[in-house]
Amino acid sequence: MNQRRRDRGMLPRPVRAVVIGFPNVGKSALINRLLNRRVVESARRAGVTRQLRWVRISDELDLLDAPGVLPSKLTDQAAALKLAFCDDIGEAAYDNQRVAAALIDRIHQLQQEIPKLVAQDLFLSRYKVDSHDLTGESYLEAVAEEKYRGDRERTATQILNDFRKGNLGAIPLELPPSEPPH
Ligand SMILES: Nc1nc2c(ncn2[C@@H]2O[C@H](COP(=O)(O)OP(=O)(O)OP(=O)(O)O)[C@@H](O)[C@H]2O)c(=O)[nH]1
Ligand SMILES: [Mg+2]
Repeated sequence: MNQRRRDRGMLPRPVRAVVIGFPNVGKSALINRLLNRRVVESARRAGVTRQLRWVRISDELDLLDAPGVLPSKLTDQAAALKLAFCDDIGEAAYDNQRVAAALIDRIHQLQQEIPKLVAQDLFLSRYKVDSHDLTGESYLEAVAEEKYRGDRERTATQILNDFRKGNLGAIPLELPPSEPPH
């Protein structure tokens, strides 16, 4: 486009590009980082950016910050759960307690699969209740009884928040495939 403009004796225009992706993955943070300034709102939850907004990065580049997008239907439940764990889908779309229980189950699974990467006493040291031999649902209930007067919703929110803030440590939800794809 700029070549055409130059051929016609016109000045070049900045390249315009859109930053697009799942919610809460750092699209706005990238724009702020490129400018070393907080020009667009960026925070640790999905749905922070609500409107399209052009930002001039340099004389040569304009970026459009856009709200995060999700497929209209998530058919892969395991993938949908991971997005919920990470606060990447609006919380109106899921049940906190079920998602927290699924997160506990997933972490238990990871503790077995990759003991070197995920601490064995992670739950015990954070909530003072041992989680071994319990399902995610039973553990949620046990922590609620022990610490939150039986309030399972509050316990679920607490556990999800702890995971999201990194209070449970850095936990990989997925591992790279052990063999490179053919
Ligand atoms: N650890 C880590 N956190 C990041 C990185 N980039 C962004 N974040 C954090 O991720 C969170 C989400 O960032 P945003 O910039 O609001 O994400 P977004 O994609 O614009 O989100 P929406 O506008 O809701 O779609 C913020 O807490 C950022 O600080 C990164 O490279 N590493
Ligand atoms: Mg944003």
